[in-house]
Amino acid sequence: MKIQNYINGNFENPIENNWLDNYNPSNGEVYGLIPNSSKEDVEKAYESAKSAFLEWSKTTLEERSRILIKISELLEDNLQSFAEAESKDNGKPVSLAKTVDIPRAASNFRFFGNAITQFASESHESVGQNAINYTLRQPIGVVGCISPWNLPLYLFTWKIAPALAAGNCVVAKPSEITPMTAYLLSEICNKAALPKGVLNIVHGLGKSTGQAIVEHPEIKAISFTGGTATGAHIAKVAAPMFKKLSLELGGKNPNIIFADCGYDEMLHTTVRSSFANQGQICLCGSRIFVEASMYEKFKKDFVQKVQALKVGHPSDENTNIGALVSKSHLEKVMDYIEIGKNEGGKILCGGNKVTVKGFENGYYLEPTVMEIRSDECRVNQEEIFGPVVTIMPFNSEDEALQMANKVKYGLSATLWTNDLKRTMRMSNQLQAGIVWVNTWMMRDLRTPFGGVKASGVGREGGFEALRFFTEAKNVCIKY
Ligand code: TXE
Repeated sequence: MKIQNYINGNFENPIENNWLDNYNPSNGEVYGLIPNSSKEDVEKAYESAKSAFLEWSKTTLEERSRILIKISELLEDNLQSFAEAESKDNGKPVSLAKTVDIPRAASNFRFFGNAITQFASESHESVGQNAINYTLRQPIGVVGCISPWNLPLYLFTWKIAPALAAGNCVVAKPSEITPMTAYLLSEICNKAALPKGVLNIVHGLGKSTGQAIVEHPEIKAISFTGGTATGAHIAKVAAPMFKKLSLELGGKNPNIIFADCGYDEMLHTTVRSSFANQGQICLCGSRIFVEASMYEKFKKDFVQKVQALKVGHPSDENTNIGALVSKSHLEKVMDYIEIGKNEGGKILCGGNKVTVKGFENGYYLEPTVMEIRSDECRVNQEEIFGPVVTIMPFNSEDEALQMANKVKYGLSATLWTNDLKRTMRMSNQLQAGIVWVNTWMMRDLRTPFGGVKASGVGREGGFEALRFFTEAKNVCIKY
């Protein structure tokens, strides 16, 4: 299976004819090739986007909306094949791709297809000065979207849909580790009659293809989701060109559990917030802090539930935990388990690779719970991004807050309590872009999404995304 670039509505081989292997994490085998695109491929994609811009930026909002909603419907019609492709590329259970990833990708197009028709400009009357101001929201031009491997189509479309809705043309690069659904999406874009050149997808490595997008002087905005180190690098490259940047980076999110919470729901959701998608979600609550009075009970019940999770082949309907995305990522996560042990961590369950019968070379790992008494050790400070959580007791609200905030990241935080005043106090003080109380990863697409500190810059979601993908121009008329 050969994936091709999508440029000006056509499927093309990379100009230099260089290719990369594409692995299936569930069995460790190469099952396809993807373009290892060069700067010239990115240039070609840019030229195609530039040519399409004049017309696309002038299409009516209703027309843009109609096409985006058509893409959404076609994604829904192809749910099963997209879910299977996502799972084969990423290792996640097909059931998860079918209920989360692909429906959400469809929602992204539907949501922004609708949102653009409601995205109103502002006006301000300068009373006493005989003047009126109005603010135009103009598309930027050609924008770059770069996405990661953990939620491939979900995050790819989270960027592309608002960028297109706002009237931009796009040069996009999915992760080289999980390119398949972006490729399938390009076929759907043609079926939905998205005009040629409006969306261009170039596949390839971050350090070459991705870098060429960021370095391109005429690509004026970059929306990026990925690792914090990559985000910092992109910011450095983009700064001299004054590019607009939206960076959604890593997380090391606290899950703070008070004894007055709704216990059963907390327990059920905490298993999910720890291990959904093999723990490879930037929002996973990887540091679990539990009020000391119920720590031992929680520990026993949580470990019991985690041990009941089934690690297995992604297409098995009973599988809770599929394969990790790559061999090198599996090794990285295993290294962290060793680091944690050396730092005094005690493995309460998991910690080992799993061999799945018939798929012995797949990248499987047991869900791992580590008890550790220091919030400052590396496993409590660095993003592991796998099925590994730490648990620790706390004695007071202040102590919990201090530990929660004492990391370089600040993406999300989860709080379990039925005390309203505590909820308000802590939500105000948690250093995070998103706080969930008595739930996790409940997303209303109208709400802002993004992090503080090393978790990134800017917000996406709802009108925030449409603001990012437009330039505001104020016009002041004296009358
Ligand atoms: O991400 P990268 P990696 C975290 C997680 C993970 C770590 C590294 O901790 O272990 O990051 O993962 C492209 N110019 N997250 O190495 O490299 C790359 O091709 C332009 C958190 O896979 O950041 C891919 O498309 N682009 C995260 C995308 O950036 C570049 C999700 C992300 O890859 C580039 C994923 C460059 N110089 C990993 N270098 C989250 N926030 O959800 C790479 N890329």
